[in-house]
Amino acid sequence: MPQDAESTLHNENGTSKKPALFQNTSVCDCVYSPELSYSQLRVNEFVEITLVTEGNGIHRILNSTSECRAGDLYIISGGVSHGYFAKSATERPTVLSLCFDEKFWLEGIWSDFDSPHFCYGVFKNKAPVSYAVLNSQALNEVKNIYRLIENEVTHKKLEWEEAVRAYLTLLLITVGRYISMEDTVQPIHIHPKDWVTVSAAMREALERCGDGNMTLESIAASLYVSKSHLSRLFQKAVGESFLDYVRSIRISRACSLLRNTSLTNQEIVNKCGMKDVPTFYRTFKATMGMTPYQYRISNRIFKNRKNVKSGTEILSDISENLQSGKIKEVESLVKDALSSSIPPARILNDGLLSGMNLLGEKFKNNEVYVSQVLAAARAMNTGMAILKPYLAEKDTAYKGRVCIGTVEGDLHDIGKNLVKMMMECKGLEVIDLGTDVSPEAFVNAAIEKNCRIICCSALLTTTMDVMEEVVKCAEKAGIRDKVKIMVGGAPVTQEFCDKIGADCYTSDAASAADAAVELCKV
Ligand code: B1M
Repeated sequence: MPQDAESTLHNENGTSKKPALFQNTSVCDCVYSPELSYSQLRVNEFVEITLVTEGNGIHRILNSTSECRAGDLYIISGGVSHGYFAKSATERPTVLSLCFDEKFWLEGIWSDFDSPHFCYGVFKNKAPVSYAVLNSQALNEVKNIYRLIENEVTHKKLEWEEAVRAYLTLLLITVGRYISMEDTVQPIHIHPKDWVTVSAAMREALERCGDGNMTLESIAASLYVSKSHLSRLFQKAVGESFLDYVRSIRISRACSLLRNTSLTNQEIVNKCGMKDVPTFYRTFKATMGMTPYQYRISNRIFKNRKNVKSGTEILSDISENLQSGKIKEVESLVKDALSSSIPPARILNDGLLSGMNLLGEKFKNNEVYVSQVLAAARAMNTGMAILKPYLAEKDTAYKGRVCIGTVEGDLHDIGKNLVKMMMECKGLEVIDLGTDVSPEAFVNAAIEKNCRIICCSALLTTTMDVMEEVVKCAEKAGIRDKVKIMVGGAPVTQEFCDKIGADCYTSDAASAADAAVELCKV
């Protein structure tokens, strides 16, 4: 609702009545971007006539946007969310708006929603928005009537209300001449009263978007309509489901918080009514095409952050604490990294795995004891468990069942656990046979649990040959044509895989998971 030039009517004893007429000329300098538009849209309870008098811009009505330029005229029925924006910092429209309470200023069939003559028939076929392109002569004609109304409202001479009523009628009849059905912006045939319901639902959703318990049902109840009615109405009017709408306003709010504050992901989740951080992370990425962290970085990091570690510092702390086997510290640092919106894959690779590799070098050079490496392994597993929900893909349908283990004689299980985790994130059911798994145990598990793939991990040059035994054992058991055998681990190579007759080798856990999904399709 335009705030300036607001005309408030006063009744006889001087107390103010509901404002019934507003006039405003404004330069729209807020540059349009899809994510901020919802909160910028306004919802008038009254009919609004807006004339673009200068410049170019973007006009958004509910979910649809179109360009607007000088000479464009929009008449918008009460309750329809809309807004005018600049196209860029230099391309801005100037709009002249007039809002009026049709119940007060018009009478009879002209003020009746249900009448085809409502507002002198400017809303043809009950479309909520009417549109006309005015040539310069028509533009001047309409502007003149605006000025007459403005003059009456400003000076309020005797019987000014009668004069306004007359000019308003003249204005509506004049603009009605220029409106054609083909030009009507949104020819959606919804009863005008339903626009009010839809807009009220939008408003309430905006106000309550931080409330995680907000549902379509609760909004419908507060508007005294049924859930299914509101759901149908919303889809028809807005062009998207209520759930999608709520999701987009939450993401929009999150974007604003990421841009303008140093709040953590958890705090943003609380303020935006999201379910939890992993859901927020996935939804954000799917909607914005980037992680919250990448969004924050590319849209100005909060400038006044003091005593807050940078992403690189957090990752290097994870690596160091992992090498020292400090489980609690690793746990809290991984959480910090997630809160700082560092992508989970980066936390895994540049924090946890980087630490483990550095420790491996020290281990090789006898600079650390086995006990230290074991403690680091536990810290690694703890960190991985925290990351798991963030690495899971959205909507992972069941892809198949596999079994996995580290081969006989080998106790290294971090790589195997990582492969398992990635596979689960892709929708595979993984039966974990643990470490030191004999060829027979692999094959029996595959038969008993009906697995599509046997996955073998080995970290020692002395144990990798057990993989060949697994292949032979599967042949002996008569299941070789039914199961695929995948191999991996630091000393394993493609040549080795080919040599022993296994089906697939991959060098890392993520590609192992992708390959397993493909093999399950065969
Ligand atoms: Co040991 N260890 N370790 N160790 N250990 C290595 C492997 C070693 C390279 C260290 C070194 O000397 N530089 C060396 C092997 C040398 C060799 O054979 N060429 C070694 C040795 C010698 C030993 C002992 C013999 C030491 C001793 O007792 N003197 C002993 C053996 C015990 C046994 O298994 N019988 C031993 C013991 C241990 C600990 C128990 C202390 C501990 C393991 C704890 C645990 O796993 N729970 C340990 C550790 C931690 C390591 C290092 C430091 C780290 C291994 C690791 O977890 N890496 C390691 C040195 C190093 O690798 N830099 C070392 C991180 C992990 C994510 O990587 O498992 O390679 P990785 O997994 C990768 C890929 O290989 C792939 O995905 C992951 C990446 O995404 N991948 C697959 C793994 N499996 C896959 C399966 C697939 C596909 C991909 O398809 C099915």
